[in-house]
Amino acid sequence: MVQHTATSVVTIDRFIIEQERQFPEATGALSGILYDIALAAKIISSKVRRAGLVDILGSANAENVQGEIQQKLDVFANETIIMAMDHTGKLCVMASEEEPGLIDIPDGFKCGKYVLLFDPLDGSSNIDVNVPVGTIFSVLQKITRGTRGEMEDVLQPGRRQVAAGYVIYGSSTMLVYTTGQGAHGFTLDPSIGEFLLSHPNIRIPANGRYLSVNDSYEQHWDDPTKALMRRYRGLDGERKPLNVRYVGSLVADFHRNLLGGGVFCYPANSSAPKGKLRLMYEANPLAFIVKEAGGAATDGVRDILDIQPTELHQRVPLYIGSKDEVDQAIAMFGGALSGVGA
Ligand code: FDP
Repeated sequence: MVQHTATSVVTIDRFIIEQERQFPEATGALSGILYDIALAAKIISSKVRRAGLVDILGSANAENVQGEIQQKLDVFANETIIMAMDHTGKLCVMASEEEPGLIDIPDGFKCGKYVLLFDPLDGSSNIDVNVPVGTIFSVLQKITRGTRGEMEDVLQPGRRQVAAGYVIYGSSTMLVYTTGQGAHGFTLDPSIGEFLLSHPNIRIPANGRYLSVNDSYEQHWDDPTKALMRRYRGLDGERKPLNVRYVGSLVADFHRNLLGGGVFCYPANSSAPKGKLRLMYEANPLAFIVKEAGGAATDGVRDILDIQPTELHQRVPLYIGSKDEVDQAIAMFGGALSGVGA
């Protein structure tokens, strides 16, 4: 943790500018995207904080593209991010976990060279019970020639991300992001409305303390998955057991393991052969962050960051966290990681 004095306080804006200065050729567009996301995060945070006070909880009676019931706060978060981002001239297209197709930049607004993918409010089934939820985002660079962004610009492997991050609306609101120069965390000081640098250069411990998995699916797991979970729990005598912690809100589980060490697993199972989590909105951005923090992420066979997406809402099994723990998953499934660890 950073100890601040009145003059040493580093706001997220100042930090972003200082990072940008290391790249004289930078146009400022990526920094602008990060500022705008931080602003959207503050708006969503203030709404989440009031969720128990105002009559906003409960279903908006709409099903999203994943067939899940949307909560009102999901809708609010989705709209807040779109409205904060679509007119800035920095993006050429967006995609959200809550929308079936691409989100075009409205006519009359300039298009820029970046693509934004986001999960506006992850873990939404926890909203009603006051458990932390989060926003996850991923930024790619446009690769097609036209002015507007196309599906090809969106369907790029995670290794091409130029920035990624998440916001956790927990006991405090924190924003963690990377642009490929380490993973840095900022805590929102609600009294001044600023994200302040609190966790510079986060490093995930190489071996973990925590195992996060929903083992109510055990009967649907295949044998290697069952064997891996027995290993993590120390039941096969091969290692010290990990401590089980499962919030069921990805950002909360990921964040705890990032700071304390551990592995989050959402394996494939016979009723969800590709797992549940989405490659573009969840696995890729968190894989970029964990890699910058010295950890790793795999689907068991491939490095998450190497997967070539084929569809917008693609799902992927996910093992993410401390390097040693992810290596155990890879060994169990016979996969390989490339370029692991920063
Ligand atoms: P939710 O359905 O509440 O939005 O990606 C969605 C997610 O939550 C993750 O945040 C969470 O890790 C996971 O689903 C929980 O799924 P299970 O209930 O199947 O464990």
